[in-house]
Amino acid sequence: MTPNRSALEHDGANHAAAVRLADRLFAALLAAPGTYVSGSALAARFGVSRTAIWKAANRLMEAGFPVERAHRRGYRLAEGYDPPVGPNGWEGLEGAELGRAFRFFPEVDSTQNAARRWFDDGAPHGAVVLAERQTAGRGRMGRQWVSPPGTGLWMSVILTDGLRLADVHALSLMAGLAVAEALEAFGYRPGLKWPNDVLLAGKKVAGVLIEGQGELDRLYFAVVGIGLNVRLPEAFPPELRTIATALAEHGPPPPRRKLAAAILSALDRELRAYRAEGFGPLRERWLVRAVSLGREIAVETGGGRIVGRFAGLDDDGKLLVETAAGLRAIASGEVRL
Ligand code: BT5
Repeated sequence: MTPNRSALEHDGANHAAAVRLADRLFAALLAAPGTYVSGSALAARFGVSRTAIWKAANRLMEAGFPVERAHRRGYRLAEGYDPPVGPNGWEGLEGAELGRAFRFFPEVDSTQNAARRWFDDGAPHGAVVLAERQTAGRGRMGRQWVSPPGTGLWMSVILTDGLRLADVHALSLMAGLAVAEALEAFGYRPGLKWPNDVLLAGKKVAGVLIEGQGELDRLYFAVVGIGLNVRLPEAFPPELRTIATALAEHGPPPPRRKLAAAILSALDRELRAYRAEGFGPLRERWLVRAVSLGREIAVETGGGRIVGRFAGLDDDGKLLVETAAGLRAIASGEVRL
């Protein structure tokens, strides 16, 4: 091994250890809501120095986490901290397949990646990965998903049972529908834009990203990524402000763990309905929320731009557009309203 290489590895290992300690510190504070935990108790618990705890706390604060430090008392998460999941998971998911197992990271590259890593490591069907912040959150086709801490619900659901590759389109629509139905339960009036945007007053409040691996008649796994803006980040890029919104712009948002539970519970119901009866009944529920149904739209596809009347969805969830040349079923593309 060359000295250079081992120096790099050493740096890498130190960095990883610091990140992990910050993760564990966050988890410990999360498990003790409202109360200060002393630096020495934390140091003893993790077998590190109080200085290491101090540095880990700094790391969390610099990354935007609401960690408070008080002289002689220790550390805690700020009183108003709104966790996306409780220490024991979610209420209201009794009997659901989704959400029984979960992992919540203060910071991760992408919950999609963390979900994939967990799948490789034996994650059960329905396992959920959440993060307070994503450093490389992504949208479709390599686009970026802005995911600062404290502002949204960044969540990935791992599905391993009972799906085929052909179900992926429907899955994407079901996830958007689940978000819309969950928001309606809290009094919002969302609209759906094919294939996977959830809008409030014409601006994007949530997006869905489906990734997976499989063969024609079998899906080994799918990861349903859901990003929902709860509060509008101050650091939101100006160009996003014109197209994106957050729940808080439309009334005081519910606690994030309630939003997560409502989304998971709706998705759970939809997956069951889909297995039993296919996409048919879900299509109607999707279409009544669709923005621009019956109106002229343009769709950018790999094969060029298609313009026509938005006529509905086919049995697999493809977009139906009535063009001058006849009815077209579109599997993937970008809709311009
Ligand atoms: C999506 O892609 O809408 C899918 C977003 C999925 C995000 C979740 S978060 C949890 C999980 N982990 C991940 O890494 N991803 C998933 P798409 O339709 O390609 O939209 C991406 C576009 O939306 C970007 O190009 C921006 O224009 C815009 N955008 C980026 N961040 C946004 C945000 N926070 N809110 C609204 N729009 C955003």
